[in-house]
Amino acid sequence: MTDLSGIEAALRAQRVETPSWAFGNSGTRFAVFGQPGAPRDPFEKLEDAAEVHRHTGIAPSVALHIPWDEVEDFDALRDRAHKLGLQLGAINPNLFQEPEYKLGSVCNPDPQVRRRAEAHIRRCVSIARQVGSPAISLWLADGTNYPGQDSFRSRRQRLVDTLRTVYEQLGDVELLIEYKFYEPAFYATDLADWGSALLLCQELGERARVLVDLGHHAHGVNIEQIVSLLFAAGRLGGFHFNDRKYGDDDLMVGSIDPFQLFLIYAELVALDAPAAGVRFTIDQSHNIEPKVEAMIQSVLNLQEAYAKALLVDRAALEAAQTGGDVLAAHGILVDAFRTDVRPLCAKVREDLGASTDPIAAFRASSYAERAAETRAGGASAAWI
Ligand code: LRH
Ligand code: MN
Repeated sequence: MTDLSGIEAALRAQRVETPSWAFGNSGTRFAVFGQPGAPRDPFEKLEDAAEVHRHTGIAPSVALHIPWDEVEDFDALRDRAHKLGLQLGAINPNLFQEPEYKLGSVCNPDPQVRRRAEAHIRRCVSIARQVGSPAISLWLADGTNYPGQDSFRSRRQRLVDTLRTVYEQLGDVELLIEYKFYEPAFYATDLADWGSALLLCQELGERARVLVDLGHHAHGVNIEQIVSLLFAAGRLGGFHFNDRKYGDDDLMVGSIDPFQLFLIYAELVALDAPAAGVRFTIDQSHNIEPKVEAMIQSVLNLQEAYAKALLVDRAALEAAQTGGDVLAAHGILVDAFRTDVRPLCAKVREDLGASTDPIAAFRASSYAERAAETRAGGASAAWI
């Protein structure tokens, strides 16, 4: 018997973190199409994040990226977030845009560059403490473009040595290590896959865990199996949710392969991962679509994936699995996936005081039009 009140309670407790950088202008190496009303500073990014939370009820924290979200007064930014009903989430040190990082940051052959990278991470740790953020979320673009360009062993040693000094100064802040199989490096990436990230976390210590970005795997890789493995090792720290058809496309989560997203959530529910302090963050770039509405739709896609996963008849599934009934087991999972959970999710949002139909409510609010008017002057925030 499905315990609907238990499922509703789990859905009311769902938490999704939005990325500040997805509200700013972004693009590809070919073009950045600026959008009217795009935020001009981190304070305006928080306003957009608050609008997403207002309509969905489950997105009360925002991840920051430094220096994209650099401000003179981080106390003021924290206080503004709190006034908007938000918390500041994971702090992402940007170690991939400064000219000196051409040959890498913490893996760079030049010790001076490594020290600069280390200093930036340490500064992000102090920002995290100041704004009450629980985690540093670290993605390294570090890698090489040609065979022979550098030594795998030396780069690995530099990576471990540099991050070990950082790890010792984390205090109670957690370290999330994000891997990616290629780009911008096109021959070897220093943190290319879950195994490489897991080994590093095990070398650093308990407070280092792995972050899984859905767009960072080669085609055909079974991400839900990686999730199960990392959780079993006690090192599943978080997610960067998005979707893709080809490379690291950073499209709206659940927009290309909603079944894969469901399978990841089905694994998370089976593992009871939401209760284990795993961070659920979106990481997308809305190159052509309206950014705030796209973020609202993305949070809804995550809510629906979680609701379908909670509806899986666990007892029947386990019985079919242990009984070797292949098609019954598969069928139980697919039944849940095929369930229309939109009315259930609408009720949960209503119970949370959010919108039953967030997209309609957002469009009716003319938030985007007002932002385009009020934010007419000044340069919009952008990645590149
Ligand atoms: C790298 C990445 C990383 C961020 C960046 C915005 O592809 O996923 O998480 O720092 O996107
Ligand atoms: Mn990411």
